[in-house]
Amino acid sequence: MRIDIFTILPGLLEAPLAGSLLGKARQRGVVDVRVHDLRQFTADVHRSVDDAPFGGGAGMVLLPEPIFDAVEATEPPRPLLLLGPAGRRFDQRVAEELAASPGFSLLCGRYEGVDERVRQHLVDGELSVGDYVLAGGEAAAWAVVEAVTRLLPGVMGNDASADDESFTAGLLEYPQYTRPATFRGWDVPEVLRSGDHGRIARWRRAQALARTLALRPDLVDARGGLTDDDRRLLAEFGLE
Ligand code: JCQ
Repeated sequence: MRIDIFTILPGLLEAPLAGSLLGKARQRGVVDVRVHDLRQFTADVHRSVDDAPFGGGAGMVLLPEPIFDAVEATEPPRPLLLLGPAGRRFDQRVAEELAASPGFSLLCGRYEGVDERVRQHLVDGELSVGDYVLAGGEAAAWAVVEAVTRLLPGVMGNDASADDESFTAGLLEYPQYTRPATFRGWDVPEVLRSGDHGRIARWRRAQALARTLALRPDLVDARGGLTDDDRRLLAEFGLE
């Protein structure tokens, strides 16, 4: 998979890349992540990447020329997606769609804005990581890159068990514990130390269901509500 990222702050993406398992996967040639510095595609002596808005007002707007030049010189994988609050909400489904593709590209916008001609004539779509405004799209780009690449075989240390994934897909995580078995008088649930793997699996699914019902009922609705099996499972552990 190839992912190209266009930004005026390449260090904000190179740093996490260097310090992550994704960076190692990149070195091994498992993923091809390329960060492009828009300033390298400026022609003027000041290396300008932005200018004041026509019509007046505060802030600076990203110039179209360096962005068009960078993208046209690179011919990055499409779709080219602009990161900004106006975009389609990025969620696990979008992450899975992108992970199933041969590649895509990200353009990091700035809160003051991006020249509208970039939106109209260069990018293929817009992605939002949430309803808040960042100073720039770089943190959002990192969220997208990390959520997508962790789904690729060979990127994370251990490939997340497909069984466990399908088992609790669309639910919040079940509670996890590690040593010690008693910490400050708080015990790890007995079931997890029972060695009964069938019961452990049912307990985990029941916990994931109960937690999702309590904290994110919208996610349960999105799965079509509780099944009879789900209700039996919750009842088995007194979680109705
Ligand atoms: C991304 N959720 C928020 C801010 C405008 C493209 O135009 C803009 C880009 C930004 C930076 O990205 C975000 C963001 N997902 O703020 C304003």
